[in-house]
Amino acid sequence: MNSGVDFFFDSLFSTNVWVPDPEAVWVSAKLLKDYNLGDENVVLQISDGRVQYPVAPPSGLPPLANPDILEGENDLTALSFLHEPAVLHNLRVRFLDYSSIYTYCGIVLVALNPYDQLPIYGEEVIDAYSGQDMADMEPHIFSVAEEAYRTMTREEKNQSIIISGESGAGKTVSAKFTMRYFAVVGGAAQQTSVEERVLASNPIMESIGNAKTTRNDNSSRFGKYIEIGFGRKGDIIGANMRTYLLEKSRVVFQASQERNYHIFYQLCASRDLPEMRVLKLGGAETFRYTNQGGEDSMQIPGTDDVVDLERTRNAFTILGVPPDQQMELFRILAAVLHLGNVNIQASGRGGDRSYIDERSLSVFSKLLGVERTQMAHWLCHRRLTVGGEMLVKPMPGQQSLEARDALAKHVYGQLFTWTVTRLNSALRAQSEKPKSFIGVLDIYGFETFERNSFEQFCINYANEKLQQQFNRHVFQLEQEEYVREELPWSRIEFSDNQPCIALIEGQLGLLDLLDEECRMPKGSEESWARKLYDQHQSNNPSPHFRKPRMSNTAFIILHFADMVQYECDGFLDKNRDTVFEEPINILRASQVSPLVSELFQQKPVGGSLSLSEGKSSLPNGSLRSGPGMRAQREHKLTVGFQFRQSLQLLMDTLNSTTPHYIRCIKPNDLKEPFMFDPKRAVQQLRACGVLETIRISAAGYPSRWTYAEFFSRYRVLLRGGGVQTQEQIQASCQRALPELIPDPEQYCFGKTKVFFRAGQVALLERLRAERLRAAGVIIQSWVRGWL
Ligand code: AOV
Ligand code: MG
Repeated sequence: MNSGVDFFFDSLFSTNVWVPDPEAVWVSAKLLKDYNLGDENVVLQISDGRVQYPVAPPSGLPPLANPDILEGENDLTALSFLHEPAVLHNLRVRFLDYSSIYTYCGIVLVALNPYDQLPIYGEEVIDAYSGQDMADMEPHIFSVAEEAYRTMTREEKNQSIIISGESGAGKTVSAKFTMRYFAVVGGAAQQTSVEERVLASNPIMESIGNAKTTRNDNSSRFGKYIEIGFGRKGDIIGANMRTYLLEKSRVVFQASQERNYHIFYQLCASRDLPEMRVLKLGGAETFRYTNQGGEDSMQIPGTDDVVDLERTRNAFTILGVPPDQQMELFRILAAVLHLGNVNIQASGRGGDRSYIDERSLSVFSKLLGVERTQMAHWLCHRRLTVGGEMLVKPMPGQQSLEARDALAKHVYGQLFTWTVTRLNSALRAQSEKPKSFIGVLDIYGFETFERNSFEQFCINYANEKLQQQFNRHVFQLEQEEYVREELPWSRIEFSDNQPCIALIEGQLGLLDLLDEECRMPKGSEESWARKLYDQHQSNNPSPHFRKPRMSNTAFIILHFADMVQYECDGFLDKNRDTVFEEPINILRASQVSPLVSELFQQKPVGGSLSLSEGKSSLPNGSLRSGPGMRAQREHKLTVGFQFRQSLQLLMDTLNSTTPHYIRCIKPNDLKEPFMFDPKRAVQQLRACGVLETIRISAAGYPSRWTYAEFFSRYRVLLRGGGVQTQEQIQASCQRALPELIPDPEQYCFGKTKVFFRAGQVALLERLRAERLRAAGVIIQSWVRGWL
């Protein structure tokens, strides 16, 4: 018998395929035909020798392996078979066999964290990438940076480099390499210090905004979008950064094996330096605010806090913060540590009052130049207005402790904000207005811990928004444009995370209900949780929401990256972020430190004060929402509300630029050099839609011009003088392209635009440059002859 199926298998005999495996995710196997089992069966021989009898063909045929020649391919769109096992295999081979951590997945650069120092970031490598086409070079973070830089200069349009990936995947490291690339290629001919200042902002921001978590020894606990402004000649002339929601709770609390912000440990470690003695610091183990993670985790392997403080101080100096002002900052930071050691105990009948231990408070007050007795008083009392009358009421011990911690967080938050503003003014363009900018986005990555609270909720929400921006750019807008332009196109499906975002930020979503609960005088976490279950589990069930079986004060969100359980405890306070006014008034009256009084010039209001700094974008716009504006806001501006707004603003900015995406992948959880855990890798690849991205990139047209734009740029390559009307321009383009690009598969004519596959614009640019050069030679000889 020679059925069609039989013939089909004859042709596949001995073909390599991929079969699912619980450990390796996918293993390679050979298709063998087994006549003993009847005509319609195939046998698989797995690479380790095992034999499997799989499902009936042909629908159950496992994914076919790519020919060997494509192994290690540096752009995955080139693979013949585009499926998950092929992508995973290629990334692994490149990573393990060639130590190649970068691979193009269509328009996205995938970066695997090597956890190892690689010799691929030197200045000579930057020089090699500078001025080169992306298609001609090995995939590298520098080729993406170069692409952004060239597109900016060519199209005079703002660009963004959007770096995503889970916590510890390598975003901050990647962001720093791109910034360094721009500093080198955008370095002015005459030596200026702008580039140096832009780079110096990194160690400062890391020391006050990064900390050790169980996922990453140098985890960013704030989001950052830095816009690097370029002048007419393509050189860096300034920069501006915006920051997003700093995790302030870390200042007063750290989970086991975690640390507070690096700067505290840097100061404690440097306490014996003569100029640091005034800070009266002890080792980090002696402060409540730095020792909660446990002594073993206080030292980060491979780092030296003393050396790091030196680096932080140098960076401040480069940015024009003089040593005496640096010392003022350090005094405030040391004061925060001493404040944490102020013991407040319950006293009085029924513990309704607080007793304060004065020792640490004295140091705190001295460092900040404030009245100790007043401070002591206002840490244990609060002012209330009852029926229009002002009352002063003692606070119970627990409340006093909370007030102390709230004050510490507030001081740190203000200091962080102040630093960002200060750096921004040092980075502001002086001589001319930037012509365009390249923004580099480095936020906190998706994270899940044993216990997840408001901070993880906000961080994961931000990542959810970023994933949506990516989806919308890559899939939705792209495909809508193809349809609008009437290109022949079959739709590629992708998983849209809008329902999950709506659950968080939509009407009656988690944030709405949280704000509502915060406004209630008797609002509580239990009641908020109940409302969440009612709304999102019963009334209008969301596929992304679940109530855990064992708890009435927790909820589960099914995020794009993973499922996370959040504990409601603390959400209300963190969202309100109130701090009592009286202790702040005392700080504002500081006698010794102009910086301290400057930090607290404005009255505290509800809501975090360190949400989004340097609001405007370069090159135009005012610098930031001034403190005056904030003071006018009412108490109802909760942290969640402001965070939602600042994220929306970020999305608007990103959408107004040409994006370049870098996806960082964490290949193992042990921080082991060049170790590839296929389960972890595949989980991240699935979550961020890399496979779909490769598909759309392989089938789609990443570059496009309107006919008029194309005509004006490539006029030298087109024939036909006197072309003027839209129709004539279009016809001229349509006539010329087949001669310029022989393969008709590489471009496509739409209704108003002409579309190109990857690499074609580079080809056209080369042709244009050659033609211009040739024309230049002719003109030159003509001019010489005439002379
Ligand atoms: P993240 O920014 O993505 O996490 P980092 O950029 O801080 O992660 O990277 C974590 C660690 O991985 C770094 O401290 C390096 O040790 C190592 N690493 C990352 N990329 C490279 C590279 N290209 N070469 C060598 N080592 C690298 V978080 O901020 O936690 O989301 O909030
Ligand atoms: Mg980071």
